[in-house]
Amino acid sequence: MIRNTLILAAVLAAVSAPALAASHARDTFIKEQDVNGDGVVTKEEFVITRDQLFKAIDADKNGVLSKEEYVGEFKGRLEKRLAASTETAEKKEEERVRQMRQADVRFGVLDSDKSGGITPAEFAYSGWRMFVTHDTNKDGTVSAADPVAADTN
Ligand SMILES: [Ca+2]
Ligand SMILES: [Ca+2]
Ligand SMILES: [Ca+2]
Repeated sequence: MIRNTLILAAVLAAVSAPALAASHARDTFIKEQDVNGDGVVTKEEFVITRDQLFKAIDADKNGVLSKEEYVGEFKGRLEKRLAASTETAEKKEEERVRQMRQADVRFGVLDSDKSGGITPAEFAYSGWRMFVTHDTNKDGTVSAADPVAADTN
């Protein structure tokens, strides 16, 4: 039974990986930002959760996210995910290297004025772009009613 489920999952992943990944990204977005649990993320909810996330990453509470804080918070979540994964140690190490490199690149993108730290304004701006990307029907909220764009991930 477990074996069959695994095979089915592998087949599904192979057949429709791009579409699944995209709708997964949207659904994760909704799950993480939907404060009142009605399945719809409003701009107000997004601002609240984005603010909470900023404060959670800002370990020394100086109002700016340093590279250590940003990458460190990401690494914490990544390690938890890897610990729960059933991949081989070799695959996990590959994934770790790849993900950490991406986190490094993301920090550089978020720190748009290259000051070495992410300000609340820079963080809010990147969040806003994410919101707009997911709000594909442009009604000002993100929900399951938003068709998943083929090129998002
Ligand atoms: Ca909501
Ligand atoms: Ca800080
Ligand atoms: Ca929408």
